[in-house]
Amino acid sequence: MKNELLIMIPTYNEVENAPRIFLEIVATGVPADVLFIDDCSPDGTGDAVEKLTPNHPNLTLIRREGKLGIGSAHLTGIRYAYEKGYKKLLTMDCDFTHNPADIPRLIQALEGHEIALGSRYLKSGSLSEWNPLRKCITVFAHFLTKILLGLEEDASGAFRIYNLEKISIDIFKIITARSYSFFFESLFILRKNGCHVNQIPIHLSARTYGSSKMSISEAARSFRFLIALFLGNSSCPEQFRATSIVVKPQEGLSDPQGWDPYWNKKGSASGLLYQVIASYYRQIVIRPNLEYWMKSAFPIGTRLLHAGSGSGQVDRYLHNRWKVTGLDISLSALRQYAVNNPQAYSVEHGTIMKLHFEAESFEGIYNLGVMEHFEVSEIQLILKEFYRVLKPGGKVLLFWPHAFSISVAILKGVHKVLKATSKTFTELHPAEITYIRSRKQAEELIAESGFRLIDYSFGPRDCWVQSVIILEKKAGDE
Ligand SMILES: Nc1nc2c(ncn2[C@@H]2O[C@H](COP(=O)(O)OP(=O)(O)O)[C@@H](O)[C@H]2O)c(=O)[nH]1
Ligand SMILES: [Mg+2]
Repeated sequence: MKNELLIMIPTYNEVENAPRIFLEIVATGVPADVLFIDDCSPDGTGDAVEKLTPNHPNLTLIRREGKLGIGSAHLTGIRYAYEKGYKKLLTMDCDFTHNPADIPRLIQALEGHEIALGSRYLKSGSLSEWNPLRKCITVFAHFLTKILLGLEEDASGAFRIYNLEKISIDIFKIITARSYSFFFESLFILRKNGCHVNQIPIHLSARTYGSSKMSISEAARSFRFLIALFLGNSSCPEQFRATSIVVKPQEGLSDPQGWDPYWNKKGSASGLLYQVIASYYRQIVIRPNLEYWMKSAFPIGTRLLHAGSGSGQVDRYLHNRWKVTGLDISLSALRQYAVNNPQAYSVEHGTIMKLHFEAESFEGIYNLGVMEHFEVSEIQLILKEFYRVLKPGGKVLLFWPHAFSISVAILKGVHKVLKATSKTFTELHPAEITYIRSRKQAEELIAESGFRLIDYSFGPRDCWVQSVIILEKKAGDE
């Protein structure tokens, strides 16, 4: 039998609780299918659930190969619910902290909303059975999610119901947390994408059997995740908006410079600070400057290639003027690009050393802070590829860090200090190999490519950070 509602319960060492909670759910009389997601619990929870399945066609068990985290279990449940076409998904813990008797009330609360959840903060005494440390952590977490993420609701609880018909699966794809941070990250992202949340007061009993899997180190990890989310939101709030753009991975691309790990990087405090500063610099200095040069180089409405687009924070406002294709070697960067640029013409996985576009596909090509990461011989290959895919008369606009740039000097200093003070230091970004030193050097670099240098500038407009170079492919063949 298949119901419209799926109830999903993640389990890890819940052998005493799992069969009981299932039978209590059945006893509520709510028409629902029930899914347990067990992470190979050593206590045999999976087997205990499996024993019930012959007599209960509405019961399903997914066994995963190991403890992959509570957030990851919820995401698996969410994906499963969409795949099987359920209209609603209810999630709860297995340890009877969430009372099956509250299920009908929660379902009712979903009416007219995208999500409804059980809150411990609507009535006093909801946590009366909990130990003081656990109470403190929970209340503090609520305080932080409220002030840092603006979430008024109980953001760290699992007793929730989602109206899947009203929520696009693309929204869930933005979630990155695999552990307890899943709860506040998911609620934050759902809210960002316009979902309405209803709450019902619930009383949380202490655990009946077994022990909690939440540890102090888990709490510390969630705290770090929360700070990263807050900083990410203050520097680039658009990254949490859903997009329907699909990025198709290209097989066999190698990434020797390590761009994917760079874009995937989370957690290290210095890395995070660098990304926040870089993000503000991009918004305040680069974006207006880029628009100025783009207007001078590319006719409105033409097709452009952003060759080495990264997360495309500066591209957001370009799409109503040009048809921009974002291209990068890193899939992680491209996923962010797609989220930051839902109006992009297309988003493509590929290398700039061998472009997968036909000859004369674009009127313009641009990039920022890309060319300096390559050796001179590689740069010449890249320029050849640019030349090939550009239409005659097309232009290339490059923002290329200058050897005497202020930011290069500052970053070198920061690298030195970090290297000297931190044992676990990792480079903030892949190595910069080839800076621009002068117009003459730029002329020499492009000499073989067939391009003509039509503009070169290094000055106050960009706070002496990058040199701006414009190349042109001659109209009409020579
Ligand atoms: N599948 C799966 N379930 C988990 C994992 N960690 C915790 N759970 C389950 O998630 C629910 C909540 O976990 P619990 O330890 O009670 O966390 P607490 O309520 O925050 O103390 C329970 O049903 C656990 O069995 C995990 O890594 N994988
Ligand atoms: Mg619990």
